[in-house]
Amino acid sequence: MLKNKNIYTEKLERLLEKPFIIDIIFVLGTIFSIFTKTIYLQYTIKLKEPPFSLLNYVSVYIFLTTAIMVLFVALWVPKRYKGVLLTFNILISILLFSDTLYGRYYGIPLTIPILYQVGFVNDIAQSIFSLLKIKDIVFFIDFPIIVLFIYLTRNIKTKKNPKLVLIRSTAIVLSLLIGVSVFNKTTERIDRSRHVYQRKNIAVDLGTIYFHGFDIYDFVKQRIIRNQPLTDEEITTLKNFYESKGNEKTDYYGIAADKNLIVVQVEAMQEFVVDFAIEGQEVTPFLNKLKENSFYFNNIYHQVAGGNTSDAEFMLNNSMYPTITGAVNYLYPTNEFLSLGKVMKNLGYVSYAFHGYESSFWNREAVYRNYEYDKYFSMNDFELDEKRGWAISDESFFRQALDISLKNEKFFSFLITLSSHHPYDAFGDIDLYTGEFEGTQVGNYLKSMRYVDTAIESLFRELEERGQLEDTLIVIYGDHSGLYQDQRGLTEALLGLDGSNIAWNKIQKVPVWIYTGSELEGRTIEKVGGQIDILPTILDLMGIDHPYTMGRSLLLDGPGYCVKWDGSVIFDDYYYNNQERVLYNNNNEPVEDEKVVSEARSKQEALKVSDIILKKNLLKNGKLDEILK
Ligand code: GP9
Ligand code: MN
Repeated sequence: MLKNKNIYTEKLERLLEKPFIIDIIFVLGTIFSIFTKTIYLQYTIKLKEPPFSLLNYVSVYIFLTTAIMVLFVALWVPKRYKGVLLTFNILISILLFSDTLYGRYYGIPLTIPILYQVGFVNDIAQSIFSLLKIKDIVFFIDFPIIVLFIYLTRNIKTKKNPKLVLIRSTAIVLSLLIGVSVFNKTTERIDRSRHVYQRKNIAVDLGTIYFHGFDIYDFVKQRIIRNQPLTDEEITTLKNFYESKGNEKTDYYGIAADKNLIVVQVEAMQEFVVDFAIEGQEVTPFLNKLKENSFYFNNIYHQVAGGNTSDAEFMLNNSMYPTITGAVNYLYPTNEFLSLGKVMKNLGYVSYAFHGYESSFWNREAVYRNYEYDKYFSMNDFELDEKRGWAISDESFFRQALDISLKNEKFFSFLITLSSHHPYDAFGDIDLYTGEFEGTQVGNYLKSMRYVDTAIESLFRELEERGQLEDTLIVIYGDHSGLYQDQRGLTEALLGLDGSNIAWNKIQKVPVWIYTGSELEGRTIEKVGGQIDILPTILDLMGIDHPYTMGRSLLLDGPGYCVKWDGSVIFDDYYYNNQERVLYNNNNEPVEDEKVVSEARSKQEALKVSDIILKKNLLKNGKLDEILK
């Protein structure tokens, strides 16, 4: 018996002494360990829904990314690789374990921008026991076995010679090449546009290991750009812009000082719905009437770019231009900003942002922390007592947000609505007959706008009932257009447009109301502006100065203008289309006027200014002030 055992042990030892056997066991073991933990993570934080299966693309991607990562480490550390791989595995496991705790609540693995926000550790720490599950032991259960393996094989000496080292390296490099090519080829099928607005989808489609890799790559890339010094040309651009910006005050400066502030950003509300009637019925009866005692701006063009809704939020908070490539919320979530939330907080207000959808969508969780709001309330924080469209109905959303806000003496609440989100199919019960547009997206869109109108009316009613209406400055505006190219024909029919691009471009406007109290005699202000001007207008009314806003108060006298993300510039009397390089007059006819075109060109500089500030994080540590001195 004993003899037999010795024979087997000897055989095993001889096998293990063969070149690479231990290496292969160890490397494969590490890959298997991380792979298993990642698969567990995908299910436990619901990036993947049950039933459990390994037969899907994401399992393959997780395997490939894990293998590539482990082989890469092994390639660089030929000696002592066991210790290094074990340490590496422990670190990855700690990361995946933290992802689990964070993801169970926020639905997404951790990201560097989130790690930047100290506050999140507190949040997690408070609810750590409710988030922890016994099954999470999977992240650490294999370590004793690995340690034992290292211990038992410590004395087994394999032959070493330079040829073997070369073979080892070649094998790893070849495996890496194959791994990377298979990964690239097989992931071609993925629709990456889903990743632009919700980075969680990167983890859903490609697995959490890749998600982290992408996050790190993105972060490092921004850091490299940030650390390159400013060129003289950039400095001149910044100086010219701020020197010519001016600092005049309007007659309304400070009329709403000390009031509470509610800003409502309405999903997909386009300007044309205001005062529009279909089959003899007003689409937005309440908001039409609201113009009678508020400022109403009817020529404000939306300026959103790669971040759509989140860009509108960014402009409201910072009065800077969004970026063309990607969403600011994802590109610069850790930059320093002087957001409206922070400004109000510094003045003794409690600043809250509310939105009834997933907290990670558009990276809002990280961004609102970075903006220094007291809290960002998302889907998790609302009671889903009434659903409409994607999630909670605007009406219930307003009610709950108001309950929370009114607990504070002085508050600023930023309410981002959701119900009227594309494709507008949650409004079958709304009492608005749209005639020949019944059953079309355009007809449904009008119904959604009627719903929003009713919901906003309820917000006003509630404020009045609670005796708060007159003490609150209320700003309402649309985030971006609601009807896109695919609905162009029908929309043109609805509005009687002539089918030209210029006519179409001119309806890409959002309505803006500012209610300062019932005593104001309503004023409709026709001058052209952009969403970037909303913040300066609010600050103007509240009597607050802000050094960095790039827009201007819409209440200032003098001509208006708006720069779109593509460099098109709209003036009160002209529209310069930067893509066509054509200037149109207000009769939508192409005209030639060098002076206006060169004016447009100089206005485009603002886009560069914003870009430089964002790329170099210039609002941090007074860097911009230093440059402008
Ligand atoms: C989701 C909502 C929608 O949270 O803000 O964003 P959008 O698709 O309109 O950019
Ligand atoms: Mn939107």
